[in-house]
Amino acid sequence: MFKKLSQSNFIDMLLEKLKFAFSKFQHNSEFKLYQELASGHINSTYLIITESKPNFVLQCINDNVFNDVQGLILNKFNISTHLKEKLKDLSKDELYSSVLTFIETKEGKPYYRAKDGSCWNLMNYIDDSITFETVDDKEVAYEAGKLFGGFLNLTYDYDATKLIDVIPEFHDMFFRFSQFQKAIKASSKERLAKSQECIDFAFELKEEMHIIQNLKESGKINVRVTHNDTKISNALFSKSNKGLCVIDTDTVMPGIVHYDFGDAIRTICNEAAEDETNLDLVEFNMEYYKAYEKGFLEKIRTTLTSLELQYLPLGAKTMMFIMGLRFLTDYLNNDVYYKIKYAEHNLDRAKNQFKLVQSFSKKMNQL
Ligand code: GN1
Ligand code: MG
Repeated sequence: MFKKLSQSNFIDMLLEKLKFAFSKFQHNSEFKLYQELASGHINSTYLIITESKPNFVLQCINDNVFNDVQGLILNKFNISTHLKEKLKDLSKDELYSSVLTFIETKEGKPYYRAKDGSCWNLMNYIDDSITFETVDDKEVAYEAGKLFGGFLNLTYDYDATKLIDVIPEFHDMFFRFSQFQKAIKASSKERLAKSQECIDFAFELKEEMHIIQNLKESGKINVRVTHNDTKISNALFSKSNKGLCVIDTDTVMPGIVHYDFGDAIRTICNEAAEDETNLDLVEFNMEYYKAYEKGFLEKIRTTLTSLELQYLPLGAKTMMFIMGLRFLTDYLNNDVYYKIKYAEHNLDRAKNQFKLVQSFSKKMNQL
């Protein structure tokens, strides 16, 4: 018989694991304590507080989702190196808080693979920074626009073909739709019944939601370096709400600007959190849209064609939709991809995103 692992056993084991993984990297710091940073849905991330600064962020990469961990981390290292070069005129402190700094292992490798197979990477923690899960200030939306637009602008001259496709077809609508249709076929009757309204909604929008994909396939939209996970919690701000640094560069790879524009809009302009279950609270905020767009375009207008510019609003809608579709697909698949906190978490997330699509369309039509 196996003894059930108690909560305190689990915490002790985690502490030992973190200390051990941390000791494998190049730093002269002593582990003091850790704190879980629980906002991600895929990796496990911990703030490592040391006896004396700097502090660090230690991350266990989910290699079920990310098949090529080495490639992923090299992408991140290379993009940080590029950004640091572009921003080399900043002061040392400014540079430190504007670009992620990754640390190599004592063996000079970009990540550490533990005996149990888990993969770890380490970066410096940026002090005195804050993040937002939702936004309630127009200035934050504007700052976020400048930050994500700035990231795209600074990486514009980086040859995207040098980056590996960390997750092939990540924002590809044909792929996401085919996954969705497979999930419908394999789903339990119960989950199918509970999802019916969302499923119908997804099919109603199917054609419109392929427009950007088709433009991309026909070469009318440029493929360039993109972040691909520009939700607002992936932007660091100073305590006075100035944009500091784009974080979570796990999904940096070749892509199109529309999805970076849209993923930020999806989270900044939602009056509620991504998993709010009271759908009356899920409303699209057009004022924040305008503020974000202003900041974003200040940074990258010159790198966009007029056709790319024209399709930014549809990019936003498509991103809300694709996220709803992915949450729904995962619910139909019995929650194999995203971390969930309760049985219908993914379905609630899907309903939330689809409600946001509706609210966005309504407000755009009114304009
Ligand atoms: C996942 O784990 P996190 O929060 O960085 C997902 C994103 C979604 C996001 C939804 C690799 O990102 O695509 O937008 O959840 N990342 C991956 O909150 O699938
Ligand atoms: Mg991410």
